Amino acid sequence: MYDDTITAIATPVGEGGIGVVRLSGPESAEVASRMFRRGVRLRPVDVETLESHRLYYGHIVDPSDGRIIDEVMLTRMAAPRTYTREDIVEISCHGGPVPLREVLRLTIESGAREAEPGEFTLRAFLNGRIDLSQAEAVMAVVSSRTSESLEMAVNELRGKLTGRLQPAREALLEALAYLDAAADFPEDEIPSVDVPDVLKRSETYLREVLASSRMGLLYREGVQIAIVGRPNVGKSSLMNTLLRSDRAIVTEIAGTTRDVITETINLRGIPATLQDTAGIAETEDVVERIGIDRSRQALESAGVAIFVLDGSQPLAQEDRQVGQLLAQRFGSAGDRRLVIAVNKRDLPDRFDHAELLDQFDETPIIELSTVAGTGIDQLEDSVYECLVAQAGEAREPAMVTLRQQQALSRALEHVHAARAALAEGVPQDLVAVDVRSAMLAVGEITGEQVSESILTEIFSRFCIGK
Ligand SMILES: Nc1nc2c(ncn2[C@@H]2O[C@H](COP(=O)(O)OP(=O)(O)OP(=O)(O)O)[C@@H](O)[C@H]2O)c(=O)[nH]1
Ligand SMILES: [Mg+2]
Repeated sequence: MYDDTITAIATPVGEGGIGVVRLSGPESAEVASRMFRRGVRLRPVDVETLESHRLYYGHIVDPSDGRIIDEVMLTRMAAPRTYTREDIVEISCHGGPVPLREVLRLTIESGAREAEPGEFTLRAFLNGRIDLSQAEAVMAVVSSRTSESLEMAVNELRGKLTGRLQPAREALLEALAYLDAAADFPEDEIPSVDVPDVLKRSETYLREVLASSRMGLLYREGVQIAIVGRPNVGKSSLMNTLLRSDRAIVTEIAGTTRDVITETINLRGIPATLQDTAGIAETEDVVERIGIDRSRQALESAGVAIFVLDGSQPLAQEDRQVGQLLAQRFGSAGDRRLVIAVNKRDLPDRFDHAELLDQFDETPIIELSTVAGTGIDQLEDSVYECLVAQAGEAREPAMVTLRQQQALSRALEHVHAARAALAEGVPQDLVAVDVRSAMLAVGEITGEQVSESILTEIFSRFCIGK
């Protein structure tokens, strides 16, 4: 993510019905707050507190002298559900060039920087919201211009991945140099290298990068999280707490939720789609039963499930039933797709679920209370850790293309084959063939296929405000 906030007129120059000035970056709301006023009294507003993705009517004033510039509609869009995945503010003005330029000037004077051509889309791309082919599709609609800052951003993007692959490249090169030399010279004339060990190292490095790219994918595509449990344990309350809004209906009546309710949150940077489901129980009620079927379906597509239990109640038959369902799907050893949440910890403890929890001895258990607001951070951490573990313990996500990911997998296959061949005593010059193929595959990732020139060309064709 970038730490500066960019601004531009996002609509064509000239007279039109409306024209839009768009801000993107962490200070979008702050910049807009300096000039946006509401009501007849032109009250100042903290734009940060306005509801996301809603239109607000008001005026833009010049903060230096209070002069009204235009009557506008303002929308704040909170990250990550925005064009750039950053915080965005859009100000829709009357569509003449004068008000638009005035508003643009005020945003710059209030701390935003004028955007380079294509910079909004470049950010959307670099923040992982769109891939290159989508960016190219957007590009097709707009016209051409170049920029240097774009090239710098692209350099950074490529340089990072190249840097990460460097240790693997060096190890492969070391192995290859030895294998080639050993084919030409007697063994005692060249410095000895522990080839199996060097290859093993390169494999480890490559695996790390592959894991990072899976993480990257997670940031790009997001994940579905199903909240499941028997009726009345507090699933909808948990949903609302995680959303920080009263989205789902909560009552003390068992069977309140009858359909799957879906909303997306930003979970430590990962777009996570939460699914509040109907409590699973035996029931005669037709609607409730359909809801329960949908709960099961939600589980099918979930990347992570949160199993909610009620810590203020003894274990119920229905808890066991849900437990069985989850054990079938997520119960295998090392499966990191389940988190158990013991809710209502603000009430007296009547938790006696040992028998149930025995089935899930590797599953993290988080104690929380949606009423007191305790344990929520821990739950989010725990879910996040599950996702990281699924991706393969990557420390930092890497934004790689599918093509790059495939090249990475191929490199790994070749290293693997080389190691197996060595272990079987295959002649070294044949082993060298696989090592060389691995080198080539790594070269494809860092190499010229996705060269700066291609990226620069793509984004430089956008016009300002795109
Ligand atoms: N004391 C206390 N009560 C809670 C807590 N969480 C939820 N409740 C209460 O438990 C009741 C049920 O909460 P819901 O969130 O509707 O439960 P649910 O699991 O969605 O229930 P169904 O939709 O019927 O399956 C409500 O009366 C909530 O106010 C908590 O942490 N502490
Ligand atoms: Mg509910």
